[in-house]
Amino acid sequence: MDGPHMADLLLETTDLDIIGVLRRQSNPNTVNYAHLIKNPRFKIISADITDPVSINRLVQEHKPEYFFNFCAQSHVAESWIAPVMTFEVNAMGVLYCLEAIRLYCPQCRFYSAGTSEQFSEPIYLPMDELHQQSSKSPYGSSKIAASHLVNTYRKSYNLYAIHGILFNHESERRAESFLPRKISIGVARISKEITGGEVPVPISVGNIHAKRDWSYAPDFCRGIWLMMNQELYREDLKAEEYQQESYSKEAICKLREYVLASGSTHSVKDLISLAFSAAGHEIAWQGEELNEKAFVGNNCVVEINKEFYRPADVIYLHGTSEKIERELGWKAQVGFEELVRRMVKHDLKKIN
Ligand code: F7E
Repeated sequence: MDGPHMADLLLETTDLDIIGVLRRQSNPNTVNYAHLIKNPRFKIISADITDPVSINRLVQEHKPEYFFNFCAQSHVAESWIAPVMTFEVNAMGVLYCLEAIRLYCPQCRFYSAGTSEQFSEPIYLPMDELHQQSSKSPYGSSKIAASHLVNTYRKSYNLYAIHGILFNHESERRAESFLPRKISIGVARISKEITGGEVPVPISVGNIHAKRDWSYAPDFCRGIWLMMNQELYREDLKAEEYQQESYSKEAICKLREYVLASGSTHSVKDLISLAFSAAGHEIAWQGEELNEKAFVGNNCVVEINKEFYRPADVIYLHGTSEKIERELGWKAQVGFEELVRRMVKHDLKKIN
């Protein structure tokens, strides 16, 4: 989701050429980047984040100005099922990228995709850049490891390497395995079933009481681009020093990592109610815990299924982007209600 949104932004607002990196797949899923393929400034090449030979070759051959690492095993629930692969991709993968940049292209600016899953226990709210890191999942642990690696490499080798902390972000391109898209697709289907006079098949979900801070992914791509273009020049730094191949320690000390968040928090239950409402259905919740259900009239449209519970879930996320707003002038354009409305509208259009 984030890679194609970032490519769209850069193709629209810069004259950079974009290389999209994919690992080989027999049946590649091109849905999120099909619209880019004919653009002469965009090309796809093959590499695998878990294979340092391929990452070294990528950096050595292309000497990129910017390297955005949006590659991840990003599904939190899946990280209990495949913890080793999750760690290999999310932590070791970042290490391979950092090593390749250090060796072959030290002036390349590297972005590592950090996450609010690094803030699993709220110490204070809203969570900001100084919030204590802790994890409740192999996914969160792998991202904390990545964050330490990025910081270590930045400080040891003066690399422009940052690990932004991004709270949940979604779009019409999100995969259905994540809650908001599962809901927007489910709502569109149920809407069609109800309109067609069928008895709808309910959407099965897990923990509806978790709270998340949801934003629109293209807004966050603009924030990442600002993080990647921080003005490092200081009055006391000579221009040559600023221009030199790798960065000076003084310049790198000025680099900041930022939180991107909406500044508001909503429960999964709120999101579900809002999504149905965006499709013109008001839902009523009944029952408790595993027996809690949502109805449209007499039709059950949402039910709880233990299968979607995780061994541990981050219960409350609420971040603030006050720092990037103040220091880099970032501002979100799409709020929570509009995000849900857009996703539902998109899926209603797709299904009808
Ligand atoms: O779950 C609950 C689930 O899978 C949101 C990733 O992008 O954001 C994302 O991680 C909440 C959780 O996202 C279902 O237990 C209930 O409390 O959409 P999600 P996530 O786990 O918050 C962070 C910032 C990342 O970095 C991640 O890469 O919804 N939930 N029922 C459910 N979640 C799913 N997926 N499916 C359900 O049926």
